[in-house]
Amino acid sequence: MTIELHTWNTPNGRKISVALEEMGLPYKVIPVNITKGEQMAPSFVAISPNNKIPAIVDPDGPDGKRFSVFESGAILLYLGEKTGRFLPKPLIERIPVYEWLMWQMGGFGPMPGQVHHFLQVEKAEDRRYGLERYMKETRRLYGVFDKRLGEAQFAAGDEVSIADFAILGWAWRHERHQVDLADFPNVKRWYEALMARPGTKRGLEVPLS
Ligand SMILES: N[C@@H](CCC(=O)N[C@@H](CS)C(=O)NCC(=O)O)C(=O)O
Repeated sequence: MTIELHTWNTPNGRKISVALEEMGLPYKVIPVNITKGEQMAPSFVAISPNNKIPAIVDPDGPDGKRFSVFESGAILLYLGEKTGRFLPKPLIERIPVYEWLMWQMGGFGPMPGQVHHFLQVEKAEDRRYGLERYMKETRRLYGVFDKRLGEAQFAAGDEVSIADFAILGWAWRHERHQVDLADFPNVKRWYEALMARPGTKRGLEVPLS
């Protein structure tokens, strides 16, 4: 049955379209125009109480019942559980997926997101401190991931996982937060490997707005 993807064309939104495409799940996009405040509509808040995209509604959820999920990390875990794909069962392989997914959710998203914000601030004196702080932290995070990818092919090991889809959503916007991937050769190699995957490509290209 077709999953509803309530979303918009943003890094957090793209994580889920990539995962759905990679998993081969049928879905339809329901755009939520966050530039027009549609994320505040009561019908959307009913499935996403923090009034942020993305959210999904699965008509065939647990026990065959309609089920909604908000927060991109929770959605990725749900889809991984549902399909048994990109989320290994053995704990020894699963924990690294949790680790790198949480790393993304807690840092490699909020930090470049602040860079995107401060880049838009008009007055140089208001922009300077925030931009310097969040750019530095964003580059530090790229360095952490680069080191990780020096020892593993993908975020959680030698197989692609939902953690890669989460991280890719933000790495996909590296130009916007002014990071040159040439400075992080392992991240560049990983990025190019993912971008060459047909499912990932479709997930990044499907219209979300
Ligand atoms: N932690 C949330 C963050 C979601 C998020 O920040 N969504 C943004 C777009 S990328 C949004 O909906 N912004 C609208 C708003 O803040 O009103 C997740 O990963 O799902």
